[in-house]
Amino acid sequence: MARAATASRSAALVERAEALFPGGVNSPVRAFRAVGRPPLALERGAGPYVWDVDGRRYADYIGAWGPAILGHAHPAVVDAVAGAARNGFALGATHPLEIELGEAIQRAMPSIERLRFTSSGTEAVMSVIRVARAATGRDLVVKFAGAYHGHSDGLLVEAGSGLATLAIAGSAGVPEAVAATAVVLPYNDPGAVTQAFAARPGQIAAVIVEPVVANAGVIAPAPGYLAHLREVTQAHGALLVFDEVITGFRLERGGAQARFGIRPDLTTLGKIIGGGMPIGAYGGRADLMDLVAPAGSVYQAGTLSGHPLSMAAGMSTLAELDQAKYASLEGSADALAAGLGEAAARAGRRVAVVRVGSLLTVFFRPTPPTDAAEALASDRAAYARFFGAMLDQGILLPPSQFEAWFVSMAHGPVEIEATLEAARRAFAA
Ligand code: KE4
Repeated sequence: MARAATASRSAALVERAEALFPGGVNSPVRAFRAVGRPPLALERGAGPYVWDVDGRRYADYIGAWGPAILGHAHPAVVDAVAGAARNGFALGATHPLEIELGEAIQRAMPSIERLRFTSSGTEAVMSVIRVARAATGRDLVVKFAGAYHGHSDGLLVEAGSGLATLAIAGSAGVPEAVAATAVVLPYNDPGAVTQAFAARPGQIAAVIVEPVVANAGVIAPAPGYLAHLREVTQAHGALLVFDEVITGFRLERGGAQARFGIRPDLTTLGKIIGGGMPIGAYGGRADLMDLVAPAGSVYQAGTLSGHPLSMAAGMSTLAELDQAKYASLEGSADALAAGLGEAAARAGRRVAVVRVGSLLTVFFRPTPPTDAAEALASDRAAYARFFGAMLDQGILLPPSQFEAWFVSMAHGPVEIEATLEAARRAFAA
C-alpha cells in the first residue's frame, strides 16, 4: 500500500501542475510529450543521480539541460551559494562577484573583451542580435535549420530543441515581418552561406551558429565549416556570433571557439557559467559591446542580471573545471559512446552515436546526420521506445531525440557501466 500511495504522489503533482502551467510544465521539453511517458517530477539531485517524488533514483543524462557539468549539488557549489546568500540576494548595484566571474570568463575566452550578464540564454541571444544590427545597420540574421537560440521572436524560425521535439515549424505569435528577418540555411553547407550573402549584399547583420549543434541532437561541424563562416562574414562586413550557451565551458574551458580555433566577433553563454542558477551572458569585441547602454545606445537591462547567487554558483563551478577534469570527462563520455555503439550493433540496431566532448546523441538512423533535415529523419518512435526501456531501468535520458545527453564529471565507471548494461537490454528488447 505504501508503495502504491507514494507512486500516486507523482501523478497527483502532475495533475496539479497541468491545472497551473501550459502543458503542466514551465518549459515544453519537460512534458515528455515526444516519448509517450508521463512527465517525471524530480525533487532531488546529487552527483550523477536525480530522484523523483516517488523516491525512484535515476542516473541522469539531462543534467539540467547543460549546467550540471559537475553533477548535481556539488558541495563546493552548494557552500558558495549558501555563503553568498547570507550576505543578501540581489542588492541592485555592481557586486564584486560579477567582476570575479566576468574576469574568469574573459581569461577562458579572450575573444570576449567585454561582456554583459543576463538571467537567461534567450536574453543573451536577443541582446547580441540587437548589438549586431546596431553595429552594422543591417536587419537580416542567418541562422541554421534545427538550431535553437532561445525563444526570442526573430530566431524561432525552423528552430530545434523543443520546437523540433514537438514538430512546430515556427512559433505562433511571431509577426511575419520579424520572421522574415531570419535567413534560415542548412548547417554544414558552405555553399548555402556563400550564396545567401551573394543574394543579399549589404543586408545581413550576422550569422549566429551553434558551433556544435546540440539542439537537433548533436551534429558536429564538418572540417573547415566554421572557418568558412568566419571568412564569409569577414568578407561581407557581417558579424559571426557563436552561440555557446551549451558548448561554453562544456567542450573545454574555452568552449568551441578554443576547440576549433575560431575567433567569433560575439559570443553568447549560459548554463554552466551559472552552475545551475539562472544566467546568460553575451560579449565579444570591445568596439561592439561598447555600443550597449550606458556606454552606447543599444539598450538592454535586467533587474537580476549578474545576480550574486548565480555569480557564486558560476564561479565555484568554473573553479572545479581544470584540464585534468575535462580529460577524465572526455574519457567517460568516450567510453559511454563507444559502449552504446557496441550494444546497438550487437543487437542489430542501426543507430548513429555522435559525440563531441561530453555531449552525445544516439540517433535512430543508420548514419550520423550532417544537418537538421537528416537528424529530423531519425526514427522518433524507436527513440521513444529506447527512452522508456532505459527509464524503466533507472537511466534518465533527454526525453527527445533532438536533445543532447549531458555526461557530467560525477558520472563514474559505475554509472557508465550501469548505463551500458541497461542499453544492452533496451536494444535487445
Ligand atoms: P535559456 O533561455 O533556456 O537559458 O537559453 C536558451 C538557449 C540558447 N542557446 C542555446 C544553444 C540553447 O541550447 C539554449 C537553451 N537550451 C535548451 C535545451 N536544448 C533549454 C532547455 C529548455 O528549453 O527547457
